[in-house]
Amino acid sequence: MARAALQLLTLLWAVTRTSTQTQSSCSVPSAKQPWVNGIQVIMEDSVINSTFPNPSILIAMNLAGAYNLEAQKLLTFDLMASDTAGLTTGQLALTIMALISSCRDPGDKISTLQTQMEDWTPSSLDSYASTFYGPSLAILALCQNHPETALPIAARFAKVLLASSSPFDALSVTPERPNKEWDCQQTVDTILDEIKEGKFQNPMSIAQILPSLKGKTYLDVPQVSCSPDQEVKPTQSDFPSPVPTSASNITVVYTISNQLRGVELLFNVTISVSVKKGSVLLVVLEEAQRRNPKFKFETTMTSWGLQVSSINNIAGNVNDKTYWQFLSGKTPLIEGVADYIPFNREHITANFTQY
Ligand code: B12
Ligand SMILES: *[C@@H]1O[C@H](CO)[C@@H](O)[C@H](O)[C@H]1NC(C)=O
Ligand SMILES: *[C@@H]1O[C@H](CO)[C@@H](O)[C@H](O)[C@H]1NC(C)=O
Ligand SMILES: *[C@@H]1O[C@H](CO)[C@@H](O)[C@H](O)[C@H]1NC(C)=O
Ligand SMILES: *[C@@H]1O[C@H](CO)[C@@H](O)[C@H](O)[C@H]1NC(C)=O
Repeated sequence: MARAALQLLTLLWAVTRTSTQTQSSCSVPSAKQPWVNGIQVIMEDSVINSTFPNPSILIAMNLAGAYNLEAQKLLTFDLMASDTAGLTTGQLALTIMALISSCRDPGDKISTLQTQMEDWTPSSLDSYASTFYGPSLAILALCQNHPETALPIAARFAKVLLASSSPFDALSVTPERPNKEWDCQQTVDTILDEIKEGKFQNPMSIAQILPSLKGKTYLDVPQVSCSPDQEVKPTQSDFPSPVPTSASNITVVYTISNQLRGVELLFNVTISVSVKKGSVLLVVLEEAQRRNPKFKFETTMTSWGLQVSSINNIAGNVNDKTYWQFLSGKTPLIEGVADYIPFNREHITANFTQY
């Protein structure tokens, strides 16, 4: 999953950059700013009805300058009150950065995280790059709060990264050396085009892209100034109205396949289901489950929305590094089941595999 490695490296790259560095060499043209405001509003409005207090959203909101002060207060309050016991290292780190970005004292959450990182060891040396994603967020949070105590922890983490056989070098942004110079403005223009096409609807994807569009990174978290409350109304551009979905149905071929577990549980079953055109993949899964109990599935709520945790009673597991991967033909999907919209006659496979 080169893409995952890329995500991690982008994060590490952000850590190694200094915030005093000159502003990024590219920016959003002012005429296109309303599009950026538009996705910020979608992200902020998602807070009110959400059952999942998402720290990444609060960080993005505070870095960008929040519009919806009610959402900002609610999320800050929920995260202050949240119990750290069930959180992973990465989630705890994000919660700390979110509280700092709201000018709140994270209290003993920092020492809890520090202890976790002092005890941290990678599950194996040839670890898949993304298993470093959470711990690298922890290093970032600790460095922002107590640089002196964080230093030995960060040094040990860096040594593990360098010793690991993962095909990446901690100071590069991409796993492979690019053959030409990175064009920042071209990247921004592509993102703006995708925003106009309505591709940024998932609040978490907005939370990850928004800071950079406002010229900010997570390194700016300690510098956020919490000015007195004054609601600012954003200027927005309307999204192109969604293509009117005719009442017609499409057919999606759906295969579930497990070639990993004990013999009696191996299966490769295919079903063809009919769903309304424009439905997300989740509707295909529900329809398949309704028609055949073998397609029974379970989901878990995460910061990105619903993740498929189990199919036909086979569940992904962090220790075994197993998960249900979704593919279109042979290509892995780049969105989750609650966002991806299948096309007519598409062949979707859920394949139980390892990362
Ligand atoms: C690690 C990782 C995974 C691991 C998570 C397991 C683990 N224990 O580490 C595995 C390999 C299982 C995974 C699976 C998938 N992932 Co993934 N994943 C990541 C990654 C690199 C880091 C997440 C993380 O650790 N965050 C930090 C912690 C602190 O936050 P967290 O909220 O607790 O993290 C959890 C969620 O992110 C969740 N999760 C991970 N991926 C996905 C994807 C979806 C759709 C959902 C709902 C949840 C989810 O697992 C994390 C650990 O529990 C992100 C990159 C990124 N930019 O966020 C991509 C990312 C979130 N994944 C992505 C995708 C597309 C998927 C898959 C749909 C891929 C596929 N073709 O099957 C599947 C999910 C399928 C399903 N069963 O529903 C995309 C989502 C893009 C989008 N716009 O929706 C991202 C952004 C990568 C990318 N740029 O393409 N992923
Ligand atoms: C939140 O949910 C209520 C009730 O279901 C609904 O009326 C409202 O429009 C929702 N708000 C947003 C921002 O989605
Ligand atoms: C599973 O079934 C699908 C659809 O019939 C087929 O394309 C695929 O090759 C099969 N995979 C395995 C591992 O048997
Ligand atoms: C169209 O799809 C819906 C599910 O979205 C399903 O309930 C219905 O039976 C389908 N109609 C036909 C004619 O297949
Ligand atoms: C499905 O997963 C198995 C086990 O990891 C793997 O061998 C196979 O190549 C995967 N199939 C696809 C289509 O990715």
